[in-house]
Amino acid sequence: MSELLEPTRDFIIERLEDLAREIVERHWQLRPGLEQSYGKQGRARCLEDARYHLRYLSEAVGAGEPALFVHYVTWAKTMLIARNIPVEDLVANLEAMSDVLGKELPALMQIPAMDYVKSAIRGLTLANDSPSFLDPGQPLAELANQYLSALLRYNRHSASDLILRAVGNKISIKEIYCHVFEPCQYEIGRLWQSNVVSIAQEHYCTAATQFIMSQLYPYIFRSDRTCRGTIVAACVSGELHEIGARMLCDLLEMEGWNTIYLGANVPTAGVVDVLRDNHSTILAVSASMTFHIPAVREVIAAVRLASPATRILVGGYAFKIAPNLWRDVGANYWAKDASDAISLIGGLDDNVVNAL
Ligand code: B12
Repeated sequence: MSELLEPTRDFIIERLEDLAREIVERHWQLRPGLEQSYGKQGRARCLEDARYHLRYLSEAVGAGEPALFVHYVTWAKTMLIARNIPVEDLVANLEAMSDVLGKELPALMQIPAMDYVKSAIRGLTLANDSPSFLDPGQPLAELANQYLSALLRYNRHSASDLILRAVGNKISIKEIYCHVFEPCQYEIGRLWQSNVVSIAQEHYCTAATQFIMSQLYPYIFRSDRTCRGTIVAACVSGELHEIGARMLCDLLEMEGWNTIYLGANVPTAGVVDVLRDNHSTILAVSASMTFHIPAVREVIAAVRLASPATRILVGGYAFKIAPNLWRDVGANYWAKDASDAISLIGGLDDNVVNAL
């Protein structure tokens, strides 16, 4: 069965547009009331959703990780319910998807694909509460709360004061990154998903946090450090979530590493060139969206070909959902957060580091 997973993924990706259109057709036939309730615009959105569903499904099947699709569908349920769209619409959509896959996929590919869809539909019957990421039991919980409320009031001056004062009171940058910025960003995502904050508010909070991180650079870049080696970090092609990789680089700088942070949406060829030009043999690859996993595979394959000695770490939201995914994409290591990544890199054997 497992040798069929990758061809099934490729088949779905190649036929994605036709499959998405057929799913919407079938879904709207099954529920004629949709035309009346949502009209033409609703149909266009439904098509967009069907494309997303198929992209997540294909990648979950390709990686042999049903959790990637189950997690996505559960996430979609929260999104829709918060926007007054009944969960039955999602179920009907997934049932239409299963029917279409049963009709269009070659016989041997039908079982894995349809099984993944069925597990996701079963998962929808389970209650899923998504608690706040600001856990009062965590270090700096009070500061994180104050910081987030300042941002949600569009008051980045006050948010910045809170952080600069904390640094003045000897709270470390690492603690601020891990216990304030990171959980606040996750919480903003949860509030957006639950339709409590708008996309514009999320953009404001994210931009403000990036600005406040920049204010901390005098503490991060120190001229007196001894350089332990050079690490290149990049978000794969298409990936726009770049704060995680940036945070990792900032904290590695504080540990004595020279980091070359390439930011969001970096083309594969660019990553290969930067590694070669800087004689770096450690690459940190970040991906948040499951549908960017093909780009992770691509960059890893290209780096393996160009410089086989490179050690490749991966991380980001997608890898947290399916903790075995890092092996499947061909990476050497995975870490769930910046703190674990620093310990891991610190423990890399000298042969790797000396090759730098
Ligand atoms: C800000 C944000 C955005 C911004 C990003 C801007 C920027 N400059 O980075 C913008 C607006 C661009 C965006 C867009 C989208 N987003 Co968004 N976004 C977020 C949000 C709220 C915060 C991300 C963040 O800053 N996290 C903070 C950092 C510190 O955390 P992190 O990335 O996990 O990184 C840590 C670890 O993972 C690890 N790590 C990260 N990289 C690496 C690499 C290595 C090598 C290692 C070892 C470790 C490591 O270390 C980091 C520090 O500890 C998240 C919520 C969330 N839960 O993450 C949603 C979220 C990720 N987005 C989401 C979605 C749906 C989208 C969009 C599809 C929305 C849309 N319809 O357009 C697009 C996709 C864009 C794309 N093509 O990539 C969903 C994903 C849901 C899912 N099921 O997949 C989330 C979870 C929101 C939600 N709760 O619904 N988003």
